[in-house]
Amino acid sequence: RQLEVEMLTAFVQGQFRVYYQPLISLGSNRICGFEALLRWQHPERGLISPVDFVPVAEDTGLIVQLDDWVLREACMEAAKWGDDIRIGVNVSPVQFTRGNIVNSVIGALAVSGLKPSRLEIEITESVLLEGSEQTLKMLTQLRQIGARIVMDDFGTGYSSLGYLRAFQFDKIKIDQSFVRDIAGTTGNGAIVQAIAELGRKFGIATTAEGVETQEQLQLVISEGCSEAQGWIFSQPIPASKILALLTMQS
Ligand code: G
Ligand code: G
Ligand code: MN
Ligand code: NA
Repeated sequence: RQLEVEMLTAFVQGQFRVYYQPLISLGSNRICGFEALLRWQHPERGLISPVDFVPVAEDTGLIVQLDDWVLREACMEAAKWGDDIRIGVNVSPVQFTRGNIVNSVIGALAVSGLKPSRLEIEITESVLLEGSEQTLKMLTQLRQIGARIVMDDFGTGYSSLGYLRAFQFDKIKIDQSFVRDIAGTTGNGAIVQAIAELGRKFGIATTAEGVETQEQLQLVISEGCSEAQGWIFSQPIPASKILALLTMQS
């Protein structure tokens, strides 16, 4: 209740920020995109992670406004980058029930002038879990507009493989829980390899998330992932630091 009111005030007062984390193409070893990650710059408590406020925002419905705002910010930012660099935006399942994600995407692309194929909409399996015909229709419309649809946190849901059949995704992001212990004896290496292989068979790109060490990086490369993201390359950074990163590789 308290947090709910605080969040509304914070949104109106402009306390939310978009951070960006690079994605690296493992073929070229170059930055091929960024993921937009929401942060709350709280005047007393500092930078607050979305895990601490997104669930409340989803309950109250404020997430629709927050996600729409991130989408616009991120598209306008990405419009300043090179033509081969994509932007990934996380979209809450609530957008498919209480929001109008299709209109939001059309609006963000229109104001930013961003080429639709540079926008990657990241959804989690729960979107399809709660999903209806309506959800599939919206995803199809987003694709018709030209945006790419990405399955986030792949492998953590109830019926991951079934979802690959239900909808033609453009990319799968392999959940960081599989990457974290990829070198261990828990079978995570085999899981990452199987997902990468599945991606190749279906013609879907794969991103390994949460790559922190050189050992993990070498393994996700040898397992055949197409992209990687994680602290080994960069933490999420404010927009002001992006151009320097991109200039370094050009
Ligand atoms: O950046 P971080 O690891 O703290 O993000 C934690 C979680 O919050 C992740 O699951 C991420 O997908 C989610 N998240 C980050 N930014 C956004 C956003 O703009 N909208 C929504 N709905 N979720 C986000
Ligand atoms: O759920 P989603 O994949 O959208 O969220 C990505 C989350 O992972 C963000 O909160 C981001 O800050 C976090 N993250 C990104 N790279 C790393 C990493 O290398 N290690 C860890 N532990 N977290 C990471
Ligand atoms: Mn994500
Ligand atoms: Na993820």
